[in-house]
Amino acid sequence: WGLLVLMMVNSLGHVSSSFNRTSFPSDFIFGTASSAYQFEGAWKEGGKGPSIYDVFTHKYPGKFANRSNGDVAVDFYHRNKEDVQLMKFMGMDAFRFSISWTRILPSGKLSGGVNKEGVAFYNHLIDELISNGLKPLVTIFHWDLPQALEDEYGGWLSHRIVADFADFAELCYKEFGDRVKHWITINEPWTFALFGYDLGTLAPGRCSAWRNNDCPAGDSATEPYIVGHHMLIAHGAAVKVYKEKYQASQKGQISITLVASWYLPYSNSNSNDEAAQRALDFSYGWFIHPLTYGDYPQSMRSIVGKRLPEFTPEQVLLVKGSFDFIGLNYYTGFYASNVPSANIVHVSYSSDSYANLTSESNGKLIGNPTAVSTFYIFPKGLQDVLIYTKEKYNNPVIYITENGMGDANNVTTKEGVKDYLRIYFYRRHLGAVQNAIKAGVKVKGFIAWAFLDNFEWASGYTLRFGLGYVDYHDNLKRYPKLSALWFKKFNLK
Ligand code: PSG
Repeated sequence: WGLLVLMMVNSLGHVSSSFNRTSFPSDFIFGTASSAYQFEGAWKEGGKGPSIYDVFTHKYPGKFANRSNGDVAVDFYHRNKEDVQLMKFMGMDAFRFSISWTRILPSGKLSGGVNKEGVAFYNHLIDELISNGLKPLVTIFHWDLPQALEDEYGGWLSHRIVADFADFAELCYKEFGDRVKHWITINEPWTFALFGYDLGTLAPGRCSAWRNNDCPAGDSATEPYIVGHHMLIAHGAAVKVYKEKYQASQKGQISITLVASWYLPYSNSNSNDEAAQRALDFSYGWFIHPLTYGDYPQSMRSIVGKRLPEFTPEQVLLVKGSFDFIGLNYYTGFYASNVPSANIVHVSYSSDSYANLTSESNGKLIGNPTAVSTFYIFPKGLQDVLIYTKEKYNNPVIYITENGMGDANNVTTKEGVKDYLRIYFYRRHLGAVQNAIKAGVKVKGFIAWAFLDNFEWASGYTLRFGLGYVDYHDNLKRYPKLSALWFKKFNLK
């Protein structure tokens, strides 16, 4: 990338001397993120077994932009060695990646055998990161469930997932925990449950028949809650194993990553204030409330009633307090307005919050639009959700495990690397984090989504979230975007 970098540095907006990494605590971690299915490719190489994403993308190509999939993705499986050099070039301290479950356990279970080649792949990656001064932040599950477990017992719909997930997590601690000091059990249970079991647009693609969304089966009113429940319990079980058998010797920290948006009332009224609070309770609160207090938010209990599973006393013990820090993903804000119950035609998780979400109120957008139709640039929401977490959820240690924006994939490489809006985005969101720290929120790290452009789920390769540009027309060649150079300057020590 030599020549192009030189050309870009000349046009680079400058990092002011008063705002750079020294504006943050000295032990604060900056990094970029990825996930296995979105980055690795090599979907059936090296002894890897099939995941629900391999099966779902091939069976329902029409649910993905341009019928694309992650078979090759950005080929991180083969290019990670050079990619680590690009992370280093950006001046980062950390890299967040996820373990493909079926790369190390092809059948999903210990009894089906451990794939040594898969373990070796992650060992090499971790060693390469560490020897280049980068800390590995490892997500154990970023949605690519073994297809074998989906077939055998319905995956996350069955309580049997808890034991298999804990076994998989323990294998990760055993193989990688001598070097991995930051674990994230599960990425965004909210997103997995909503898209996979209510809307049916992402794997495993279940939803109620009335959605007419080409789902073979499902129930949008009950299954998202069952899946969310099992994710919380499986997370708790995996944390218990870590705390009882590994933490004392390996000395790492463990957590879960939750996504939060911030919700403003659509207009000044009690009913819209309440709708905004319900929207937050039904997304972020759905998970952070039980993790902190041992049960779902009262608003969910009263509305969802019998469809919302109960925690047994043993499960409360597993879930409550089961984290050393909270991983927080933040992308956008919404206006919320109250939906009268008479307007609900079909019951589903999505309608249970009786909140209608929009990006505009009385002609005013919540922030600058981006190429993602539902994501507007709203940095104040990050500050507000951080302060809300401190106040309502006992001031936990927080790592921002994702924050970023997508550009459209409709320009040349030369134009695509000039991501001025992304620089503005990060400058403003880092300012919001700084304000939250000043207000006493214990934020310890900031991980940008994403390291490179990659497979953006249903949007395929049409959205580019990377600090690094991937040329899909020239052998997946990588280039640092201006935002990567901005971070490089920001990170200079
Ligand atoms: C994140 C935020 C929302 C919906 C979905 C996500 N939201 O605010 O409504 S998915 C999340 C995910 C990662 C994606 C990334 C960008 O963890 O894999 O690529 O965000 O969409």
